[in-house]
Amino acid sequence: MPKTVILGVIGSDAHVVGITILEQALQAAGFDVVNLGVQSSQAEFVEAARREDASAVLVSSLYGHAEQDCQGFHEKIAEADLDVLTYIGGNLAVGQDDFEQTRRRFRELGFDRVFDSETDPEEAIAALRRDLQIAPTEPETVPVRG
Ligand code: B12
Repeated sequence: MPKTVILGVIGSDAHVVGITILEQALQAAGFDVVNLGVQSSQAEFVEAARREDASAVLVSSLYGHAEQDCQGFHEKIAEADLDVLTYIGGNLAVGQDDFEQTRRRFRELGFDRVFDSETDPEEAIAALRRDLQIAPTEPETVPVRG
């Protein structure tokens, strides 16, 4: 059974290129992808994850306001009683001088994995396969940093 992942850009952010590339890579890797598109609200992510019985929610943010946009997100996921992996990636902080600090901050907010804007989609796919215990069709060669 293919696993379903929800993908979207949170908040007022309108950067669409990254999630379009991610969507194509995830589909090619065998995932069912529900792409919410840009400017998606927390409620839209949660509702889609519930409706689709999703295995993972992938949040993208490029414009530097991810931390504000993600406040309370994991509380909403818990209220909806969803057992779902959550990843976030992109340009998560303004400047992003010290990504390890940014990663810690978003882990504290509840995300299972946090990726920077240099992330190759194959790395996210390798992480999903590992976390969802999906055997790769070929030996996995991509290191996972998230
Ligand atoms: C094109 C662009 C725009 C276009 C967007 C067009 C569109 N509809 O997509 C326009 C001109 C509209 C725009 C507007 C703005 N932009 Co702009 N934009 C860019 C730019 C040049 C390229 C983005 C892009 O398409 N990259 C190509 C894709 C393939 O890469 P990506 O988006 O990074 O996605 C990859 C990874 O990040 C990762 N990834 C992304 N999300 C996720 C999620 C997960 C879970 C995972 C695993 C991985 C992952 O995988 C993707 C695929 O490889 C970047 C600078 C840059 N070089 O990145 C600035 C940039 C993102 N923009 C920026 C800013 C500030 C803005 C504005 C706020 C400017 C303004 N004051 O109006 C507005 C915001 C408007 C809005 N409401 O969103 C800043 C953000 C600063 C920050 N975060 O610190 C950047 C970094 C420019 C800069 N150096 O200052 N922008």
